[in-house]
Amino acid sequence: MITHWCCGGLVRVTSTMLSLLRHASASRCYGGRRSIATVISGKQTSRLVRERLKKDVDQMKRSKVVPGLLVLQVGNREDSNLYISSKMKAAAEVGIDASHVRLPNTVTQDEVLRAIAAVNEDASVHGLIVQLPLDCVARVDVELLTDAVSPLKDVDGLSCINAGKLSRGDLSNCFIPCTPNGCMELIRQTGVPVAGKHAVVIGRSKIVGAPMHDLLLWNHATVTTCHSRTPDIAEQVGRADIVVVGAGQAEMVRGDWLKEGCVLVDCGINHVADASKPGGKRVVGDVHFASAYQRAGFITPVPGGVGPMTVAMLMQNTVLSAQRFLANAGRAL
Ligand code: NAP
Ligand code: LUD
Repeated sequence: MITHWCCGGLVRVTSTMLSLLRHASASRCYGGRRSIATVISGKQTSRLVRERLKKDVDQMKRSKVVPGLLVLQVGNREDSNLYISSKMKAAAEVGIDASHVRLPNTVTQDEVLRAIAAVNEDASVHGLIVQLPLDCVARVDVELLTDAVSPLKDVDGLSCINAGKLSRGDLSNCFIPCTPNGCMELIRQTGVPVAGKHAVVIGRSKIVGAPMHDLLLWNHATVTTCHSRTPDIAEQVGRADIVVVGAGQAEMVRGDWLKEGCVLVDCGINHVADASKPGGKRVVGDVHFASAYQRAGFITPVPGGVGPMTVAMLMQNTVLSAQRFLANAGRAL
């Protein structure tokens, strides 16, 4: 879903309006420079995804299968609580049977592993995620935990099996991590084809940057991945038709880095001090929105961009997992 940023607000735009808007943007060019970007709303796109999934779930319920999701949390981080409550709300909306299990921060690694093993065995759960980062006193090997999740239920796509399949381009046979999957969905919304484009990803984490690289690559872009040791990030970004940023650095990417008209997707969630806000802080992305908006062709906002899509893609993976279980059960009969 595309929205236009205007007078400080997001305005819903239909596809016919979009072509008019593109024309309007072009007609406002000064000296060959576009004056404004089109804002891609994750809030609205995620709503469409949830509506589609609700229909799929209603269909599955006729076969007496209800998709089941379990979110395992260790400790009590405030940001995780917020993200998990969005996941629970989306699941209820779609018709997924979701549960949230919170283990105390005094838990040991073995206890978490046992909890994961029990969920792996529970046939009513089709998707299991361990919300990260963990908040616990004991030293815990996070990789060991994410790899303990059955690859068949790993709807976060963080296990080595799923990550390996994605890195080799076996996209239809794995779970794609939710944030990069959501970014691809937002890029699709622009109508800009990925194949043949030059894409730059900033960040190489297991949850955002590395799978984003793989996904763009296997959608046939030529991909450059930048990280904290890349000496010339602004130059790399300046060559990109598509830029995806997941660095965790508030407003790092500036408008003057960008190639005119590029697609810019901002995964960053950073809290910065703002005395004018009730909590004394506000959320910003990894992109300096005001300057990037003047130069990009398409841009995602923060909040309301990638975040809601992460939640929607978790719902999508859970429904996909339940569908795969149903198909396999049919084969076993
Ligand atoms: P992370 O694990 O800390 O990874 C950050 C990555 O960015 C690393 O690869 C790091 O490089 C690189 N980096 C850090 N500073 C950099 C700099 N100055 N220049 C270039 N690269 C730099 O973080 P993450 O989990 O990927 O998350 C990244 C951001 O996305 C955070 O703001 C997070 O809150 C947000 N996030 C949002 C969603 C969502 O749904 N919207 C989901 C997940 C994460 P090295 O590898 O060299 O250290
Ligand atoms: N761990 C995630 N840790 C953190 N933002 C999320 C997220 C919703 N295992 C595992 O859910 O996929 C994960 N799997 N993550 N994240 C971040 C990451 C995880 C981030 C943002 C949002 C989930 C979200 O809904 C809203 C928005 O951007 O509009 C609100 C943002 C705000 O803080 O106001």
